[in-house]
Amino acid sequence: MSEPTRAEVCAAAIADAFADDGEIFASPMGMLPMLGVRLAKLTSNPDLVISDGESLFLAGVPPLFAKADVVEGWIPFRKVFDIVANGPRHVMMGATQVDRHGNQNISAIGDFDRPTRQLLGSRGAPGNTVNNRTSYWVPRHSPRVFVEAVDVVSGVGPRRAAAAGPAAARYNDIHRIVTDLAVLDVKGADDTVRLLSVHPGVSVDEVRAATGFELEVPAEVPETRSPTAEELVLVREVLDPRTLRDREVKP
Ligand code: F8G
Repeated sequence: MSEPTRAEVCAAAIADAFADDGEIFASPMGMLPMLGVRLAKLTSNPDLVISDGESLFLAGVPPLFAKADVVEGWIPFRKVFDIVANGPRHVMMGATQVDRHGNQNISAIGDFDRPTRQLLGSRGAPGNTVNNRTSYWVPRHSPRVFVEAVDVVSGVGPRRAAAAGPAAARYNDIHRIVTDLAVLDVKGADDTVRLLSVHPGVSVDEVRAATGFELEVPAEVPETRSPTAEELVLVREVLDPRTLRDREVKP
């Protein structure tokens, strides 16, 4: 079997982010998050509840973008809001910008009154980050994404949540930031972004250079684990036989 690609390492790192969640609703946004969540459900966390991203809870674990084979529930957007408010959910969103305190922006670039780029709007990010465990997926780790301060706060990091009071802080839980270079969290000193591991073939200096703020780096930085042979078979032959993953993270 050939060596794992960077995309496959990312898929396993995303699966690990969901490994300890138990029976909660996993909401992956984007291709690699969807692949990682399905990999977790087939390996470390079979209790994860997954959907087709539109309106159906899935009983099986279909390949990416395949039609659902076995359906076990009805989860239109209005019901997603009930789960968001109730809590048993882990969402992995994208991030156009992430700052040193783990705030995320998917809304707009530039001055809020006159943005240079209008993106998606904040969508579910504010509600997610004060109610549910939230992780981020960044397919191109760069100083343009990892900025000192985000232009608009869509997803709220722990410090801002605490400043907004106990109702916002109580369930704020920014769990992992998985990128094409590394795995990070927001449990550094003073609630800042901290490096947890670097992917095989990536140096700590490369991650530092690709991060536009001072990153907390522990004395020893482990390598992100490589996927097991079983995981590689699941990714390559079951979940993503068309190698769509390589479109998001170049091999
Ligand atoms: C930049 C940067 C940068 C890009 N700095 N410039 C430039 C400077 C770039 C381009 C231009 C465009 C619960 C819930 C919900 C729901 C539920 C409730 C959610 C009902 C569902 C619906 C809802 C949120 C889910 C995500 C987002 C996933 C991505 C995107 C993107 C941008 C947002 C990151 N750093 N970057 N530019 N959604 N999507 O040079 O300039 O900007 O760039 O949870 O919704 O409402 O609630 O992608 O933009 O998680 O991550 O990819 O729009 O394609 O093309 O990159 O080229 O035009 O000059 P994009 P992109 P130019 S949860």
